[in-house]
Amino acid sequence: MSDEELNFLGQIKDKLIRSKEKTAEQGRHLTGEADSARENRLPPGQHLVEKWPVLDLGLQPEVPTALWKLGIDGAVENPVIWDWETFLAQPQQSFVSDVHCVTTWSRYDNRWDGVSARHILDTVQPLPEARHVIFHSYDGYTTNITLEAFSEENVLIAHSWEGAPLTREHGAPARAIVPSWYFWKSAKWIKRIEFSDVDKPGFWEERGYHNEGDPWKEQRYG
Ligand SMILES: Nc1nc2c(c(=O)[nH]1)N[C@H]1C(S)=C(S)[C@@H](COP(=O)(O)O)O[C@H]1N2
Ligand SMILES: [Mo]
Repeated sequence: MSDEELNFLGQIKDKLIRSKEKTAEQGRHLTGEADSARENRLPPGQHLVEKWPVLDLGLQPEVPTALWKLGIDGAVENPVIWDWETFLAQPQQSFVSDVHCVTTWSRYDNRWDGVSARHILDTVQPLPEARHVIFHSYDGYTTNITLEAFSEENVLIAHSWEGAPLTREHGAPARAIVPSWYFWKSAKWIKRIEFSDVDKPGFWEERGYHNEGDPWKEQRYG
């Protein structure tokens, strides 16, 4: 083979290895059982969609990254306020997960990039009395999850979807992703993560939605 041909093959091989490394990297970050490995991926009462719908209170705040801040505080040892640069300087992770909206649509295999809840927990160190996590958003929306749900491996504060920055309607510059609960728990335009000893039902929880929201148990309302 000529030098040129060898060089060409070498490049192809490098490319192949890089793509396999990437797949392995993503696989490693998946929780115990990947959504795609479930025998039945569609929770009861849900139907599958291809396009990603937009749902919110009708107010989609424009939050420039230069002004964006994320406060993480409450019942924690080390509260922090991250600006955009500091947020991006944290260890970055990718997860692929399914979205289940209480309005009955589900969308499979969404790839998210961002900062994991596990890293946030390591950083702020919740106090022993912390039991709940409340998300506060730039549009005034709030939603509550248990510390247990927040601690799951694939929970993320995401800035990207399918390799591209989130669009404004989907919560740019950053939103919560809590894959194991209905999507109303995944706060868009996130501004503050509050750890608390007491539970604080959020916008929809105060308006008849379930306090938790496990799609496999159909915890929709009440
Ligand atoms: N800040 C904020 N986050 C929010 C909402 C909202 O109104 N404001 N709506 C919730 C609901 S009910 C759903 S179903 C999802 C929708 O996210 P999407 O528009 O990216 O599909 O966002 C959730 N997060
Ligand atoms: Mo929703």
